[in-house]
Amino acid sequence: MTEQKERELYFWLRLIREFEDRISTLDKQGKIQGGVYSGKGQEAVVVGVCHELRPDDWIFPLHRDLGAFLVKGADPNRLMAQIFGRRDGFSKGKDSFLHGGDFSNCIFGATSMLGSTLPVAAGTAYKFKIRREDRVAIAFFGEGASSRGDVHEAMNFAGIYKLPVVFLCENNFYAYSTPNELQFAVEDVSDRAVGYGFKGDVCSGNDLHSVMKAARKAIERARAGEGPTFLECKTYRYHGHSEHDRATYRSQEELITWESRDPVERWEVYLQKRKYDIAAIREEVGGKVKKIVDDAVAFAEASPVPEGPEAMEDLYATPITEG
Ligand SMILES: Cc1ncc(C[n+]2csc(CCOP(=O)(O)OP(=O)(O)O)c2C)c(N)n1
Repeated sequence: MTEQKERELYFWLRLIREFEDRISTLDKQGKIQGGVYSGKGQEAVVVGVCHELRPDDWIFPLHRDLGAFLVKGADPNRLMAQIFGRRDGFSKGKDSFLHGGDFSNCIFGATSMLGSTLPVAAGTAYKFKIRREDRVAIAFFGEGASSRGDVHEAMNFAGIYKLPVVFLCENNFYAYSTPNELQFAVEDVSDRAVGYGFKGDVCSGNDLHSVMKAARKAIERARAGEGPTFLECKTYRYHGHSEHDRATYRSQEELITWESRDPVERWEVYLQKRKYDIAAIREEVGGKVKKIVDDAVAFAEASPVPEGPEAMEDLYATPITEG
């Protein structure tokens, strides 16, 4: 890996961490519209996967994946405006962060019914296959969502047609308060891949190298027409399910164990062992990401809330007319 790429990856990890932390603070100040589902602790998953993609590949992120938006190319200002529920956000102020997609960067919005974006991702991959386009769709989902029927349907369909889709499970050990042992009876949730006729793989979701290596394999397989992969990234969310959840269902010791495997600090150790001046890099990147997030907050605060009649806009697709 080139030094430039190593530094770029560090920038993304830090930018997402800064975004996540700032949003938690802004939420306490009552400035955020809708729920906040922090992905703090899971940054290496979205960086490792999205960094391996082309701009014309599609992603289908989860409620916890604002970092995927950033790495895939979404404008941080518009992303913050979306989170503030303002007119310059992707949904023009008509929705919270949750359902906003950024089609100009091939990012599909999340749905409230967990798992229901997987059939849409499979359908998108089906379109790529029919048109003989070498593009890939990435369907993010949690281990909790993996228990849903439409997840099974999407994987079954994708397996039959060998579609260019990666089913990317962020296994953070809890679906709200439900632990893995009450969620599935297999050892790794990706063991289920065999039932759909494609490969299952597991990686350490807090280790950027591990995610990138596994993601690259899965993406190359999809692009080469060799079909889907069920890639499970084991990771952990530091916060509760959402900011109002104090997560008393887990122990302090467990949380600290995972914090000691922090994906950002881990990458810093790697950079240090590569003999880069980590103190200087940390300071330089820290200043840069703080400015991006400060500017995004200022942009979002200056963006207007929509007027009532705007609620009637964008309700229907523009009809396609022949000729
Ligand atoms: C079909 C469905 N069931 C229940 C919920 C309520 N709910 C929202 S998030 C969540 C936990 C999801 O866990 P997981 O899929 O593992 O993702 P994570 O939040 O851990 O990232 C639940 C139960 C929902 N949104 N949709």
